Amino acid sequence: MGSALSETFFEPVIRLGVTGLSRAGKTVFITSLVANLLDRGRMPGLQAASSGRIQAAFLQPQPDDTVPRFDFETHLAALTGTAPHWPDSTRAVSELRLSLRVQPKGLLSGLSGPRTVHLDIVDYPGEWLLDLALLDQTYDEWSADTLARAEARAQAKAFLADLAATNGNEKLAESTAQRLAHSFTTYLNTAREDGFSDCTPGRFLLPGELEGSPVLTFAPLPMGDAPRGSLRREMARRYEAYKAQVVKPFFRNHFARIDRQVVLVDALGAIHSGPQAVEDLRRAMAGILGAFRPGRNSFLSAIMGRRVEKILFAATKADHLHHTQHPRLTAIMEALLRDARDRADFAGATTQAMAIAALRATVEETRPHDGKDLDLVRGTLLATGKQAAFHPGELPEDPGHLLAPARKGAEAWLDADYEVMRFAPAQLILKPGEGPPHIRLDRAAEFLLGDKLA
Ligand SMILES: Nc1nc2c(ncn2[C@@H]2O[C@H](COP(=O)(O)OP(=O)(O)OP(=O)(O)O)[C@@H](O)[C@H]2O)c(=O)[nH]1
Ligand SMILES: [Mg+2]
Repeated sequence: MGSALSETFFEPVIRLGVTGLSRAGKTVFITSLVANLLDRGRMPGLQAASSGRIQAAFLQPQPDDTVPRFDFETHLAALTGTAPHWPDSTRAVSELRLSLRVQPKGLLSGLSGPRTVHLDIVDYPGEWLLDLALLDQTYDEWSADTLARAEARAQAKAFLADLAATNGNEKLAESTAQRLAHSFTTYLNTAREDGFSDCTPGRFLLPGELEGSPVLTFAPLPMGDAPRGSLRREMARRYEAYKAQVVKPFFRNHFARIDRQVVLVDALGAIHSGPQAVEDLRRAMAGILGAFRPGRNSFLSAIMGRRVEKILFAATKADHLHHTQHPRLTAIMEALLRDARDRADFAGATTQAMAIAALRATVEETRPHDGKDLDLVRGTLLATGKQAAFHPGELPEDPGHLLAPARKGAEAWLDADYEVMRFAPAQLILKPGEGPPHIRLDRAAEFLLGDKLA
């Protein structure tokens, strides 16, 4: 009782959710955020840090014993070692507790000594949030939706051919179920690699320990009869099992306890992939943000113990652009967010859009070109290890110039090409007290945590 009381009243806990679709930059974000909270020399935008009120920061054992620990030390060693490289892909939820000793400001400061604020960071795939939509859909509705999307995508060709050769009314043969589930999964993975965002059910991309289990061995089928013992009847049953045994427990055990949320978005990657990927990203973002208005879903509103107070919507990898283009990237994020916000009531949550780089891998450079100055970024190319300076293309000042053709179903950008280079992390020489270099990570932290550290 005593320790529970002191935790609630004197040692506030902030649960910060970090999500984004696969490869959005979650692992790099958390690693750099934690490193920059431990060594705060590059965090002038976080007031509690720049004013010196954060007296100490240290990692502690996390409160949840059954959730894997976020492997901070390994990821940091990858990014800042002598041969820096990007961390491996992570495939499940993980958690880390960072505790901060903070001197309160204002009235309380004279009266009380420093207090401890615990920051529990929870990393989970954005695909899992998209699964929320399944809870409102029957198997037939979900199938119709998923097949309509697949028909417009070249990546689904083989799966659709398999489907055409299958009769859902026939008696279930496990080998048929497995073959269909396999070709459906292959389609989802290929679509994801080619830049599409909405590739649900989320666990099909990230199966973890569920790989090969019946809850992941189903696929959409066109509407029809589902006699007892038939393939269609069993597919529908497994779909329901996926909802009850995979989707709901995630929302109950992890999502319902989050206070603050950052949604990371690889907007540049989608722009590079083309208008269809941008439109798909827009819809996926609306889906992800839909999870933050619990009113719309009765299951969710029943389990949400607290509400998410702040949501940061951040375009990652902004170090691919010269800073003169950052406001344009932010404007694109704002337009995507506005679109989702118009339809969602976030129940009082404060939202903000930003362009950030959790780990800055480039330096800026300006060179004359055709009688004009060209703004470039320079870095080490991941593929060759060679240094290169590079101009990614001009983002439009008006985000509508990207979002409107995307919405109208354009196949390619009319008047521009957007390149994305993959850079390796730069070799770093960090001074004592300095975390890894970043762009606006301090502003992101101020928005997400500043009020709790005041
Ligand atoms: N230049 C640059 N590249 C970044 C940055 N953050 C992430 N990246 C790139 O994006 C890739 C994915 O980053 P991760 O942090 O592993 O992304 P993730 O969301 O954890 O990915 P999964 O674990 O696969 O879901 C990295 O391998 C880098 O190539 C950044 O701040 N700057
Ligand atoms: Mg990761």
